[in-house]
Amino acid sequence: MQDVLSLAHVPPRDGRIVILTGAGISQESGLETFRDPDGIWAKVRVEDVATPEAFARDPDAVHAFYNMRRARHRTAAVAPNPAHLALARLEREWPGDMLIVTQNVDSLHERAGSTRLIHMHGVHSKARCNGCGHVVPWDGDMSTADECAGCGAPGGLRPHVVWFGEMPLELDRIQAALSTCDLFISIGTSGNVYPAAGFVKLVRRLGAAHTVEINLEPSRGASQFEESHYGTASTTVPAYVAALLAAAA
Ligand code: BJW
Repeated sequence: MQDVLSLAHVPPRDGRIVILTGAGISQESGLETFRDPDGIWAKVRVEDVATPEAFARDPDAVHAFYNMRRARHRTAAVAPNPAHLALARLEREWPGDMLIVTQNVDSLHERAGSTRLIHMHGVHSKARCNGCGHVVPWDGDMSTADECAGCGAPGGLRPHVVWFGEMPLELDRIQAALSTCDLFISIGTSGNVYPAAGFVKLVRRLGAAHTVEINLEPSRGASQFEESHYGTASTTVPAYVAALLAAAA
């Protein structure tokens, strides 16, 4: 039985929804978050694996970190959970427009059936050449011995992810969607990393959207949201989506 959840606000039926997701939505799918006490940053240092300087200094160590995570991500144990499935349902059934902007590099949203999706921090499933910028699909391990399919240079392939100090992807498209949306929902993100952490402020400054946080606990920017629902994503997100669709029917 789905939990009953009461909504503080329902956008118009033809309204535009933008949903920001973070590591918390994939936690119950068997992927670690970053900043929880047992998260990734409790085990490795950001400076050693998630900056362009780390890759320049020790590409083997950075490849090993991403190879391990990419391999985990491919295992049968990692699958979309009810929160990913509920967002795919919302895309199918919401009469208006909807876009997911995810900070996650996993492919659980697309595996759940979502198609209107931007991966602002890149994806595990692609490699990029540091020399020519060519991007290719990538499934297995990556190493300094791999050659770029675009320019043929060896040693320059890197995970197609966004590290600290690098520009997130498709920011123009994201900003356009944020400035015209009627409802902004942030799910499973701690609100520590910019520019994503600033989207709620941007939405409130640029437009008239209602803002909602769905998370395990109040995020760093919790006070900026007009409505909040706290609990695990696998229960809270399906309940929220069911209530939204019922209210709009
Ligand atoms: C659950 C749950 C369950 C758990 N159900 N919920 C000083 C001030 C301001 C900014 C800066 C500054 N110094 C530097 C900056 C910029 C920097 C930044 O933000 N640094 C901060 C740390 C201070 N940002 C950047 O460098 C970015 N680029 C940039 O700014 O470019 C310049 C620019 C942009 C735009 C305009 C102008 C200029 C790039 C950031 C790249 C982040 N990269 C990573 C790694 C990606 C690849 C990989 O996966 O390895 O992205 S870091 C990591 O953090 C990853 C995530 O996408 C990102 C966000 O983490 P997220 O998703 O929020 O996870 P957690 O773990 O933090 O939170 C999980 C939440 O879920 C928690 O709240 C839990 O409670 C909850 N939860 N279980 C529901 N079951």
